[in-house]
Amino acid sequence: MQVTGAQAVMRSLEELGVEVAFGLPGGAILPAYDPLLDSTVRHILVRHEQGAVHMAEGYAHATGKVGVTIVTSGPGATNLVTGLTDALMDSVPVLAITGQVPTAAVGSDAFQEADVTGITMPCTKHNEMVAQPERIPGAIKEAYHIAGSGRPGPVLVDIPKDVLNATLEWRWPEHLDLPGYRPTIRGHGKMVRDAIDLISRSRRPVVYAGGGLVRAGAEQEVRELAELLELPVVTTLMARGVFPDRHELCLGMPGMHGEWTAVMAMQEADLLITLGARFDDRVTGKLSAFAPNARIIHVDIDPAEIGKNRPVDVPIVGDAKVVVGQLVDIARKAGDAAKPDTGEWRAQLRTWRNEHPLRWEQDDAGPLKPQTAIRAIGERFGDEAIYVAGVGQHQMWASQLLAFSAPRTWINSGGLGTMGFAVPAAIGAKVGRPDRRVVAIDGDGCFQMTLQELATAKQHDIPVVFAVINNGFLGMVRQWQELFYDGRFSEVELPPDLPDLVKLADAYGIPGFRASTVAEMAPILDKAYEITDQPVLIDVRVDPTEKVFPMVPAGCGNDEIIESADEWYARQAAQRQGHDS
Ligand SMILES: Cc1ncc(C[n+]2csc(CCOP(=O)(O)OP(=O)(O)O)c2C)c(N)n1
Repeated sequence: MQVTGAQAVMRSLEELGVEVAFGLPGGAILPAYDPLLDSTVRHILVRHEQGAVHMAEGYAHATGKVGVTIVTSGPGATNLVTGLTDALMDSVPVLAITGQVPTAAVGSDAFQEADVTGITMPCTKHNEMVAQPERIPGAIKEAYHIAGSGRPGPVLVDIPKDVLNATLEWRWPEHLDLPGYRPTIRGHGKMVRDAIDLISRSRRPVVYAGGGLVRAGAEQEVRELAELLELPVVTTLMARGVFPDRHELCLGMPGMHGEWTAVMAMQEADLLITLGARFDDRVTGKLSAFAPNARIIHVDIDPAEIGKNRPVDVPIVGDAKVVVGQLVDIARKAGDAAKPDTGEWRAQLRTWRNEHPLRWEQDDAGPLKPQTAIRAIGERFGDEAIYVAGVGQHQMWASQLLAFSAPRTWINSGGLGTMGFAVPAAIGAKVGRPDRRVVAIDGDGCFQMTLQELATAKQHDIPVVFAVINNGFLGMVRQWQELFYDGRFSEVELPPDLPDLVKLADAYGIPGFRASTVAEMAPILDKAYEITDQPVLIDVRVDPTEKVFPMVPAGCGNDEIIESADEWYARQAAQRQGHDS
């Protein structure tokens, strides 16, 4: 059967079971938007292509499937770059289809021409410009497979307009022809046995659980392993929820703004059982001072991660779900012999947790503290909701203070730290999981980077709760200026009424509510909770002076963690005195 290249694009997506694509048309991709009208693929029209790629990411985060975005050539494609980089850093499976100028015009600086495969080479797992119409089904099938398999990531297929307009004999390739692309799934048997041996001989082990466990769907296996061997677990920013926060073995989040006990447990550990995590600098702090006495087991599907930042004692390449399953099997067979003696260590960790809880002070009559507001949101919407965050203080408080009991209920931009992520990613998450409440907890700075997508949410009746934690500042930058630049605030003020967010909600045709005090919080949350058929915006006015603690100051080792501003200033003063005397 003869089809056009454009029809082949849509048909390929249908063959792959793609339900939805996020995009915005333009000249070069126009041919593909015509057969879209007759396709089973649902299309969500965005207001900015950055919105489309973050929506695809949010969809992928929430569902585990590949998120799809379709945009035009030149500026349409370049607007994807931030999202593609974001997806690469956080291993999010995304398929991007971009239009390109006609083949004959490529290289001529034609209208809306950009070297998209060149530009996106370093920020995609793989990309291809399709030269022949017959290649379209194979290119899309392969791209989809590469995006979702192995270490997931973004893959881009660029198709010139003449290739979309040309005809081909439709043929869906039965087999994938990807020589050299064969991710290792099963861990090496000897390494797995060595890992169990090392675990059994440890006294202060910690499971360092990373986002790879979420991508692999390994929550069951990691829980079995931890319970079987009584291993304490830290869950990184990307792994929140993969091990339940309320579990007695859970220590919470490590890292720059991690919980004191999680940070110190890693630091004092004699063994880190690293599962789908990558020794990111936000977790390790000063690398040379990180976990000095710990031996390292490192499980990762990407061999390039192993030993990249920290030498490894037992390297295991494989899918985290499969490898952790293998570890559980061997440990079961070994019985008590596999079980380390962690009693003393766990008692120590319990003491630390009691002595070092997260703290903030809320005066009921005083300004609303962001922590109080975020806790209240978490309690109102519960563990069942999916929470999506922007980047900054609100993201750290949300990660610290919401209780996660399942994976894929916490979505954020961890590796790239992309402001503007939350609004579109929350929309994508809700499209993927219409059965769940989706709450975006955003900063006023982040929100203003992609707020135009409120129109997308309204137009398509996507009922997300957008909660803006409005402190009138680029709060995280303000925090650094206060602590590390003597309170010299430079270019961080965003007047909280500009724009007036309740009026803005009105302009977008959605309900908007405001709370500025503790007493006002519960009623507006109740109102927002009742609205389930359209988006809703809440403007939460909070104390701009509040800071995120604990904190491992940049460049410091994790043992230099501070729990309050007073502690930081006291340390500075002591250092100055040391210099003076
Ligand atoms: C696109 C982008 N630009 C700049 C930054 C640097 N940055 C990190 S956090 C932050 C402040 C965020 O402010 P806001 O959204 O109001 O959140 P808050 O920290 O106040 O909670 C900035 C500017 C970034 N992460 N991303």
